[in-house]
Amino acid sequence: MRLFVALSPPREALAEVAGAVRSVGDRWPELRWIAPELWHVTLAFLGEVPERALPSLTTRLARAAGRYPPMTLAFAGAGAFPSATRANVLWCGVRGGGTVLPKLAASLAAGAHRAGAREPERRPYHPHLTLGRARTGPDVRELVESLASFEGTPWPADAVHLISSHLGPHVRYEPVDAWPLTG
Ligand code: 2AM
Repeated sequence: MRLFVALSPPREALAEVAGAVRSVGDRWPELRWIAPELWHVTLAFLGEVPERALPSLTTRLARAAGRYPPMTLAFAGAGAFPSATRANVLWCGVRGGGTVLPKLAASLAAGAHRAGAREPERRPYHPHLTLGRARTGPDVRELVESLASFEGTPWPADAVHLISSHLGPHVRYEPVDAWPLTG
């Protein structure tokens, strides 16, 4: 199973981002926009995990989630990976949560690794909402600039979701499990 752990922001918060994206127009033909129904904030990408690892994985993820408190987050601004002059990923920023968010992300990845998932990422965790992707690395500075002033309504992040990703012509995400943040 191809798995990842994510926050699933409320529909209203995502609708605000979608509105901001619509307002900047459609002048970036190289960008493939992701449908808002698929938007999520990845906490840990686990990659291929054998189904037999699922019981241990879910126990460890539940334990990690239980150690951290709920947070109030807000979408704000935009940016691109690896850079706005050569963008492969266009994203909306996530504010709030202080140090809890990176610690939670690290705990989930470490727990999943102990259950047999891939090694945790070495690069620092950068919370984001991926809006679009581009293979050709277009310059999206103007687009990032247009979204810079966007500030969404704060929303409660009170649970983490384990999601299975089915690749193909149409990517499909299937919820597997979810645990509340109760620390
Ligand atoms: P994203 O967080 O930038 O959107 C499922 O593929 C999710 O896991 C996507 O949201 C994706 O990117 C995230 N992800 C993180 N690292 C990944 C990787 N190495 N391969 C695929 N997806 C990854």
